[in-house]
Amino acid sequence: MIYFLSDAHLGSLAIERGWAHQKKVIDMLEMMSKDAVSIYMLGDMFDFWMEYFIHDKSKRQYSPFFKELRKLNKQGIHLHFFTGNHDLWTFGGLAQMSGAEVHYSPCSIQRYGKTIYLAHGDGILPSDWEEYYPSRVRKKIKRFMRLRAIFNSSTLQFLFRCLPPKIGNKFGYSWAKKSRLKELANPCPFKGEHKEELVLFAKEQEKIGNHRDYYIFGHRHIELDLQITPDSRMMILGDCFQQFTYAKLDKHGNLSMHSYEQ
Ligand SMILES: [Mn+2]
Repeated sequence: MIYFLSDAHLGSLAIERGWAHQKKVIDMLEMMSKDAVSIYMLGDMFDFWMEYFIHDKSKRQYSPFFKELRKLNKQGIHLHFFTGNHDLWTFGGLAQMSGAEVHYSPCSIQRYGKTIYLAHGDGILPSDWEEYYPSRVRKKIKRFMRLRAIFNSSTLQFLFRCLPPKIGNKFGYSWAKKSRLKELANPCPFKGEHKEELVLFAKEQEKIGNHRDYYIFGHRHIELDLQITPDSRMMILGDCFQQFTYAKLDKHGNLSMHSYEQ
């Protein structure tokens, strides 16, 4: 079995009972470990993750999570960690602490006879988005892309890494909290097949001949299972702080979506 999950947003200051949350994510991984060959974490597993040049004691709060990952790794389960837009600032630490392979960009994999496109989902757009969307939406996308460029700037990353962790974290966790509270107050449900960026992207890929059997994304915190062409399907994984949803691919190549109940 291959499992996919995303968006736990561990450590979020907007999520009450952080320990219980982390415990539930660990229990979910433990459940998967019974028959997992690989586990793909598709981004934003942390609400804010930054690796500083100075030792960051606050990372200790995630010890139980890392302990679980190392245990699964020892059992021979392949762990994959995609960076999201909240936890892209890893420079080797995460891989070392978890034993997971870290992916900084989308990738396509072949498993059980299926081709699968995997990505967190932020910054993924159809190529004609500038003509396609009305100006109000275009502005919003542009604002997000500017922020994304700032997050990805190696100069700014270097400078941020020089900060004392206490100061950097204060800034980072409160930015992340704000974005979480904003979303909770004003959730953005599925926009529909003709507006949802990730759907438009996947459809375009199929149209231009980059065929994949499945597309799996995180990022949007919505649960979506959609047939985009007769032989291609996409999923958006939901999240692991409210819905605790995940997907699994069995050895016959069947993909299904589930919700974790304790
Ligand atoms: Mn995200």
